[in-house]
Amino acid sequence: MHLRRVVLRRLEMPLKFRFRTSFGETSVKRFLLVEAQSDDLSGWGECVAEEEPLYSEETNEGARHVLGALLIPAALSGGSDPEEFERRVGPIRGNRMAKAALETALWDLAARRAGVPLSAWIGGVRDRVAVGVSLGLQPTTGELLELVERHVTDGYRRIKIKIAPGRDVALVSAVRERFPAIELTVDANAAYRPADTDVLAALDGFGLDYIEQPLGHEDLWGHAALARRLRTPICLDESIRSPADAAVAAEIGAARVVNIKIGRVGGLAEARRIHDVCAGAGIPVWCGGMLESGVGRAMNIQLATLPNFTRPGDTSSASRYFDEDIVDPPLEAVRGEMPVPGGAGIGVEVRRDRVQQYTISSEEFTP
Ligand code: OSB
Ligand code: MG
Repeated sequence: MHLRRVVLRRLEMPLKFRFRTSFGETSVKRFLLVEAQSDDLSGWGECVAEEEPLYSEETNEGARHVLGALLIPAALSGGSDPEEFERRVGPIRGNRMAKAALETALWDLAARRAGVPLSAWIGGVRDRVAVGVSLGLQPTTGELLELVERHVTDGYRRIKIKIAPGRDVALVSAVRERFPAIELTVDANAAYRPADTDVLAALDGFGLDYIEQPLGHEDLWGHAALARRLRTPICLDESIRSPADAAVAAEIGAARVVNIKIGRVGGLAEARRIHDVCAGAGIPVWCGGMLESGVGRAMNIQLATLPNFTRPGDTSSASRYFDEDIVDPPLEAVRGEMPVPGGAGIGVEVRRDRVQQYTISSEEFTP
């Protein structure tokens, strides 16, 4: 199918809360939105890069450059087939979030043209996906406990709290004491070193489902060594960027659970391959989040219908993050389950009025 035009927009949407992790803080969601147009249809993709290269090496400005100078021209000259696009841009190293933004837009376009939801296209097996929440570092333990309470009451299936050196054992202990039976996990976003093993081992007593990405993103070997010292399973996020990473992590015992994010791994096809590698190794996966708008969120939900997504993901209700989202119908969980929207492609319609309202600037590309 011929691509007629690609529109690359920069959007800013105010978040309803300050999201604080071990690496930074954000209160405004700034992101690139890709619209890939064929004759009569548009496919949409969201770029999950952030302003600064703290979670990954990519940034919004860098992704904008790579999309505009390399990826969008490749799609405009080579056609709109997402698998062909992936092959064509294969020689371009890294820049996975930039690639995923356009690749997912092409998947959305292709599935809309075929009139099927992406879940059906990729082999999804469920019509709703279990979801939890990811709660940022709070100013006080009291505020964290209140937040946990609210989300447990809302029915979320798993509570994940962010930790950082100095804000770990006491925090987890307080949450566990107050909520003895909830499915609880922690995410360190790579903030610890192998020398911190004793602190991480002290988390073993709290019945956590897993500890997410305790060590540096390059340190698969360190995670394998740490895993031998802990009873609590390790889940990897930042460290898993490819099927090869997943295969090594499985082989050396660096992860017993994997968080899959489409942007972090370079696209929907790559996310599915990692899902398959993990399934083959007996490693359950779940779908992570990057505070996405409805476009990225809807795509995450489609991905999470694959069979090995057996742990609750981070794709919680859009209304937690934004006063108004850019898609219809709204993506809202019911008792900890997110219904898979039934429309074609990502399953939701993009509201152009809202997109326009949040757009800071836009660029158009034609063949
Ligand atoms: O580590 O999972 C992470 C957000 C930005 C960067 C990294 C992470 C996160 C989250 C938020 O945890 C998940 C969400 O609610 O979208
Ligand atoms: Mg994480």
